[in-house]
Amino acid sequence: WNFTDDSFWLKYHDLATLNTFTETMVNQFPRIVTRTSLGHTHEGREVFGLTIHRYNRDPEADDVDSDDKDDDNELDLEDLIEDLVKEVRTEMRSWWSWLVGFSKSQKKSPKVKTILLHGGQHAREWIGPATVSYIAKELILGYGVNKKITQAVDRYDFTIIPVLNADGYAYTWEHNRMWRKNRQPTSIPFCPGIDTNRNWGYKWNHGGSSGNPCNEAYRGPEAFAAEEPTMIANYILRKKNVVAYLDFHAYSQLWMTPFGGDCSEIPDDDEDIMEGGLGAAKALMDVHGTKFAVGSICKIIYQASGSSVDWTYAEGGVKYSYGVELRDKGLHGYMLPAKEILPSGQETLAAVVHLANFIRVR
Ligand code: ING
Ligand code: ZN
Repeated sequence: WNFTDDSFWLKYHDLATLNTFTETMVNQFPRIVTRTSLGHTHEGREVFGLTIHRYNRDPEADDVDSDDKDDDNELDLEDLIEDLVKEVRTEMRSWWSWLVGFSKSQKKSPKVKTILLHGGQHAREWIGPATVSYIAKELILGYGVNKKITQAVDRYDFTIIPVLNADGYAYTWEHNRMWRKNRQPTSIPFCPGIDTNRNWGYKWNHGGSSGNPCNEAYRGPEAFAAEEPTMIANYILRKKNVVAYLDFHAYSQLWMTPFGGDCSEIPDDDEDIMEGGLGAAKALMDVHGTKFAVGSICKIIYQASGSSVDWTYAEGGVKYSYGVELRDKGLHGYMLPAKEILPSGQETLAAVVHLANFIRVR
């Protein structure tokens, strides 16, 4: 496969091929791409992501603790300068403003923040992995070429995980195309699988999920009983720099905001989150005319507790948390024809790039 050519996105690909895609992008573009391993699924599959970052930067090198010391040094320097200036007094007043300006200009640029995207929480929603892998490819190849993409990548690291529920995705290729959940055993031997998007830990089991292991929306025996939500939550808590989170599903064409679990709960940042979502939906429509509705999960689709975005927003500290239902509106549903992958990738890329540049100026 030529992973730098659009033709790769003219069909859907199995897990092995998508893993080869991430590996190949790292090898071909080592200055701007690193491969991120999120952890392992119940059946032992490794979950891979790509981190796309500006030239010659190691995104692992600036984990949070490292620059606290620099902040202290800056403060000490400022104290020192202040004492000095006090001694020299009035005639030095004009120098003071110059020194402050100089000291500010010497400060290191702020730590790069991360925008996190994934598809494949639900196995049968194949357009998710296809769309986010296309977005990854476009960000990599567009960097230094396309102005808006370059702006976005210069300002943010993009961590993109094509397939989160790797066991379920493999199962849809090998056994049952309509499988949704992961594949871990439950209390009922002939009903395996937790719905990973009902198993996150914020207001888990507050309605819109099932306690029946045979149900498609089985919430699991306890919050974070499944590896897939746990590995994303741990990644967010470890990095401490994730500012936007996008969880791609199918289908219905919705750009959804928190909350889904408690229908009377409204995010403190609701106006900003809505503004980002509306802008993303507008940017998306400008590409092929595809319409996405914007609103909270509860209002726009149905109640669903224990979902990803409720946790990432409320517990993960990720202000711009969205659940996205990609094409279509039900004509083909989960069996979306492969010829729609490219247009879906193109329009969703525009939405993501818009969002990145929107939150940049906030
Ligand atoms: N829809 C999602 C589901 O889990 C969703 C809707 C997405 C809810 C993100 C909450 C957060 O039911 C599908 N089709 O899976
Ligand atoms: Zn889904």
